[in-house]
Amino acid sequence: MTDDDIIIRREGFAGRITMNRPKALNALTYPMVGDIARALQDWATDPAVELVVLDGAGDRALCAGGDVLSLYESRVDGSGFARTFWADEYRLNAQIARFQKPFVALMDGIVMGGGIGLSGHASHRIVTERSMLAMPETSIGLIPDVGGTWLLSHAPGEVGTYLGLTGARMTGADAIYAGFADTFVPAKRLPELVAALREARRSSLDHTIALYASASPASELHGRADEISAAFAGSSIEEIFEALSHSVSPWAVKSLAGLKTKSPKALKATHAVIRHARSLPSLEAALDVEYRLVTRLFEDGEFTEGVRALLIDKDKAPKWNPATLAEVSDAEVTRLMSPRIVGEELGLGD
Ligand code: QUE
Repeated sequence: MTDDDIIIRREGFAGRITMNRPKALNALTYPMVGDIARALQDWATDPAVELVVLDGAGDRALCAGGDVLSLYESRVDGSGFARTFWADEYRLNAQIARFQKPFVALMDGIVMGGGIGLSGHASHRIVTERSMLAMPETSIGLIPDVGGTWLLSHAPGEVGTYLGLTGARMTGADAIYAGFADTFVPAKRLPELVAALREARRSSLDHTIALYASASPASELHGRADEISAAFAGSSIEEIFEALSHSVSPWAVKSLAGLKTKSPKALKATHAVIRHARSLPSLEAALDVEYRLVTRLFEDGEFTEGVRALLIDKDKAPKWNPATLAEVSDAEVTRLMSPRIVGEELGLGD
């Protein structure tokens, strides 16, 4: 199936999915979610398909995120569309994680938010020197979703807490270190790799990928991991702010300045949910908790205010509600994370 926004076809033994909205950095729209889900369902039982390859049109992005503009525009109609979008997107994230054939994600260029959801749970995750990964949701009044809390909670030390709160960018090497990717392949070798994947069988896939792989460059994130983990070990956002404020390192100064621009409510929720995800049994259980949080942050108006300020009006001056950390109580964080009424739960982990 092909429409303009996504190209889905079989080439050789490979089921191929190409995100095709290059002017929008291949942001994931709601129809694309359904297209990918149906293709995977078909390919799961199609004996002609050995493996799946996901990539993005153009050389700038695999996928810069979910189509948050459509979510923003839906605000006047209530939360129905937003809930449906997120529910089906998270079901797709779990479907990719559980897919029974190899799923090769080419994480070349920008991979943020919803793009991480399509690639970060894949069986074979390839990055390049052009890869730029991030979970930037606290900038738009959300928590890291699409299974991001699961990935972040399993990163080394407090590196995931740092990445999720600040939305800091990862290089390809950083992504391998943090557990968001597996293999480094130079971008110029991707066309040859894709050609080889068309002819690859499941049994020879790892060998095929290794033919095109290079040693990963050094990870700056890895080099800073001890400093990061010390600063982000705090049991509250206030403690983390305090720790960063006592450091004069340029990294700490920049991190603190960035955190001060984020939604206080999203920061406290993100801190709680990443810590909580460490004790969860599965990606699916993490997606269930993320769903409670994002739908409530949508209903509270925090998400729409963030999108307005960053992506619609571009004044970069969101009026967060509440405006200060002190006004976000522990009880409020508990409310945001607590189960919804029956029928409003995602229920993937049940
Ligand atoms: C934080 C985010 C997102 C963002 C910017 C942020 C996000 C997202 C997009 C995005 C990018 C390109 C598009 C688009 C949306 O930007 O999640 O429609 O074409 O999807 O600071 O979380």
